[in-house]
Amino acid sequence: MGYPDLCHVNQSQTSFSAHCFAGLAKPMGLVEGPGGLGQGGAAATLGEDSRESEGRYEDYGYNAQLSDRISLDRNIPDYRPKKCKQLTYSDDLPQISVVFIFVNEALSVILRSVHSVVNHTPAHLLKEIILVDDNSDSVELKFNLDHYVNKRYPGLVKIVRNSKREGLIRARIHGWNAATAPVVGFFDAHVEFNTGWAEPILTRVKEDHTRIILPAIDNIKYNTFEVQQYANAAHGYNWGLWCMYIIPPQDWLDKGDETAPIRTPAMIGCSFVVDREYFGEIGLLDPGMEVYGGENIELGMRVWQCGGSMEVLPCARVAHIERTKKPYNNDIDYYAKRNALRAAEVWMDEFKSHVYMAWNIPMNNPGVDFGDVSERVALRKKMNCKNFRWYLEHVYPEMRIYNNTITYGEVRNSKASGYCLDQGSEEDDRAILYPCHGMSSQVSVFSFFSNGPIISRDTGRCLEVEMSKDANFGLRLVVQRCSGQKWVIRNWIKHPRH
Ligand SMILES: [Mn+2]
Repeated sequence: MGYPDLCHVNQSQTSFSAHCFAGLAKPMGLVEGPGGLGQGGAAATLGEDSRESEGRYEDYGYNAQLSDRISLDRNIPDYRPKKCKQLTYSDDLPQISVVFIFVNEALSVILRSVHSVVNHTPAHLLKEIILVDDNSDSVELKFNLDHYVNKRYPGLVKIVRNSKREGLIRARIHGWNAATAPVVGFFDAHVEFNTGWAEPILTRVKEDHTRIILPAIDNIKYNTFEVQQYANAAHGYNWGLWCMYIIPPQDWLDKGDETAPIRTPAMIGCSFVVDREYFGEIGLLDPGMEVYGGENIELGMRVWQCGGSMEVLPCARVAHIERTKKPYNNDIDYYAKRNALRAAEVWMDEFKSHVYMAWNIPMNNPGVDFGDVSERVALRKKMNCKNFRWYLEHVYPEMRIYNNTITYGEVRNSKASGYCLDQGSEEDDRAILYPCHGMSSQVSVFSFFSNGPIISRDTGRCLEVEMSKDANFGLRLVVQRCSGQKWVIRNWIKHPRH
């Protein structure tokens, strides 16, 4: 491939002249250098004439065709809080290995992640980039990717190829195995880095190697590649162990310092940085988990319970594409549930019942084979970790605890035993009756005694069933004078009393 000699770039150089590498990118249909579509993080669109590949859009969960036209070197807005730009850092920071894992992503999106980290990290701090290919199907991610990174960043990029699809969790562990710098960052391969992202992170890890650091996340829109700023947030989760952004803790808000680290109970998971040896000591990610989902929450519980911490750094920012579709298209709900049960069994003590409740499964005989957790339980014991109640009180006090749940399960009426209380249509959100099916909408947490009436505290009237020709199934839910109808909960779990 024509790539003239005058373009000798050594690794300590982070800027370069764009024309030098046009010979490498262009034959692959890629664009390098400054300017062009999407520059500065602006929304981009393709012309009317180029709508031929809607198919690729569906494949990747973002507009891959548009991505191909946006420079791998585009700049994005500096969304750091103003005060961050005045901070200075030691010259003596540890180096980082940056791990990107991917399966079936657009080549241009992976390479933009790579370019972006090279362009926005001081060269002396970036020891290496490790690309973990979790057994992608696409041909361009084999030869083209190898060829490109070896020519473009000789000696800087390692590629690890999984011979079978391992899932995100074990793919990251493979990346960790290949890493040699004292600090390792794990990222999805559809991200772009903000100026100055690395220095504050490496400073916090150097001060205390038991801190797991999360860059603050901004959003790259999947359809236009516009980069949008997200508000400062911590990363929490619900009892199903699904992650979500939550408001930062009150003491952080009270402090009024936007550069301060935000304590976080867990992580969304698309990017985190950790001391390499410490990560090994605390057990990496749970290799018994499959695909993805739950591992991000489990790490949060584990690091806090075992004496470390996790925090979001608003001065360190990474923009990330929220894909409309993920490439692991096997039954993600099943794996998320299975992984959640592993985390619950190992880390959550008596609160594990909340996870079973959230997934609407009985604790005895849940019908989900979550595998062997004995090694993870032994790890917890070996590290002498604190209990989950401590974690809830000190790290995640916002989490709602269901203290007075007597039981949960389906609710059936004594006059129409084949029918259960269920959720009505989304528009009016009213309770209805529906043939019992045992699925989530019918399984509820109630604080009334089973085998009794449901009585309104305000009016003393009862929720009962009435025959009605016009209603679905000939039955209607009514609130009326109590006539002695009883409701029975099929008892799925006795919640432990605290
Ligand atoms: Mn992602």
